[in-house]
Amino acid sequence: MSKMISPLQEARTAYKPKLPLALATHGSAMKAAMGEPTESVADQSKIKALFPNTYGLPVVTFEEPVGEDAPLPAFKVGVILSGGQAPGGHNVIAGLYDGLRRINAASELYGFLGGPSGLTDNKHIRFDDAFIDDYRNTGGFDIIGSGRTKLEKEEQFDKVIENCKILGITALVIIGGDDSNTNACMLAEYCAKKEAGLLVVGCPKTIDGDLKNEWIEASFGFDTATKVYSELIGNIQRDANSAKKYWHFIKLMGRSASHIALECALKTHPNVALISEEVAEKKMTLRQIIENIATVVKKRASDGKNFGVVLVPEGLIEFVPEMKKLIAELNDLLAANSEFFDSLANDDEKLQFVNSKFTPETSKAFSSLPLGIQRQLLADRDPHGNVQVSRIETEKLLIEMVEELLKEWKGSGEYKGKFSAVNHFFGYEGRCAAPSNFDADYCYSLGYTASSLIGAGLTGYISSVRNLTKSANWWIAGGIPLTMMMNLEHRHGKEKPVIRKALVELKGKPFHKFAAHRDAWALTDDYQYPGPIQYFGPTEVCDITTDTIQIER
Ligand code: FBP
Repeated sequence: MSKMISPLQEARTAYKPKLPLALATHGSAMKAAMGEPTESVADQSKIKALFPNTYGLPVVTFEEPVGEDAPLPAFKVGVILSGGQAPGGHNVIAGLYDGLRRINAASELYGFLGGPSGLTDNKHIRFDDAFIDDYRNTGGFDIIGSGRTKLEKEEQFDKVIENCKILGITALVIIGGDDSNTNACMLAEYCAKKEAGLLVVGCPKTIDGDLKNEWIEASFGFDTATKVYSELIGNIQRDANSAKKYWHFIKLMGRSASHIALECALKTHPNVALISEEVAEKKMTLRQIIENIATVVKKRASDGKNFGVVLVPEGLIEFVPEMKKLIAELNDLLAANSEFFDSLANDDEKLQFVNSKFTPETSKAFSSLPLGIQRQLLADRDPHGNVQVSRIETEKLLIEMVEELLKEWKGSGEYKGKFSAVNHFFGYEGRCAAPSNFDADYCYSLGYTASSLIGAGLTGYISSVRNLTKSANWWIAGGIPLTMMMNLEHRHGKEKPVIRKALVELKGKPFHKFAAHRDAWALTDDYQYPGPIQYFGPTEVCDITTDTIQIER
């Protein structure tokens, strides 16, 4: 019995993603134009020493073929999805599959299951046409699943090489964020050093939008996820403006960088949007953040508006200096006393214990937090014993603290309004949405480009599709050497080569645009209602990119 799918999914199955002209017209092999040798973004000599076999590779651009291509042999290729879901992952795999088959119809694609651990444990499936067709233009990563196992140790690399040899696989595509592509870079170097006969190519994924630079204009999934969140924010704004009785505090996913919050703010014009990078830069205290929000609440109340919308980036807490210090102290304290801490009978004893150990400054910061949040900080820890910051309900924390302050102001007569708040967290609502046309096209092109990099025998590259504000015909497909994006950073007390994470640039144009308008948005109700993603209809509605990329480029 065939599986039931929704009418929209059925119609989307027939959608043919757009490709850059150079890819759409190629035969069996691509013409790869090689640029000049490259350097890493920083720490050049150290990165070069760490990656002697893959450092300095040229940027590659695929051009429209002239004349007939020479036939290429069939390839056996493996692919994994790594880290958090992002809309369009299935299309990367579909593009890779189609691209490999176009190179040679006998090529085979294997999907390793459950992320990087599927590679080391050799859990895989082999794709065929029917399998791929079921997933074209769909959201999610359920085609093969994903995982967060880090692929970074030599024993793991050896296992990967061994498992690929068993299957005859000579190239791997790793679809992931900055950490996964850092690991792809290390694996590519290791394979080159060992002459393992295994090419490694990365693909830029993450809804967080923080894997980008001059060459990688966007990570896939950001477009769709922010469109979904912006639709929901717009709907809530319309409700707030209709009922005129609630303040909505909306936390938006994005583990660290605030690109999602910024993009949604640009799309919807909320009354307040916090940007973590600005909080860190200005060394704002939690009290200052609360005062800023409460001031907007007060001003609107004096205009008779006891409603509004506040956007809160998920990573905020870690960017507030006193909270960052608190979390670091708490992590150290719990790591050093984990057994004793776990043996304590109840929350009160645990709170007493940590309070007795904190430095006076941290103790003050901790006790200023609502009790519920204090408990959360002690309860949610990851397998390494660290506080799970992303699980802290920052939106509730802000509501409680704003409420307290408004009570104070009411007492002193400086505030006369009503404050009734509702909290929301948007993350999972958008991470697996059916990809927008942009993400469907972009992802398919990224996968197709990855197949071309493999066809050209290249390793240590990330698939790159540029010129994204133009129509897909004019997108530029190619490969960027992974080493080019590396620098050294301190991680767990050691200097490590990693791909530089892109935080929101306070000097960048998207933040400037937001900063220029936010005071007006705070008081007027300039709410924008982007509405749901449109898959069919006029191109100016269906194919629009993010505000971020339009403003940046
Ligand atoms: P990636 O960086 O792996 O793409 O993950 C992004 C993300 O969606 C973050 O926005 C969020 O903080 C995190 O994953 C949540 O992951 P999980 O559901 O595994 O806790």
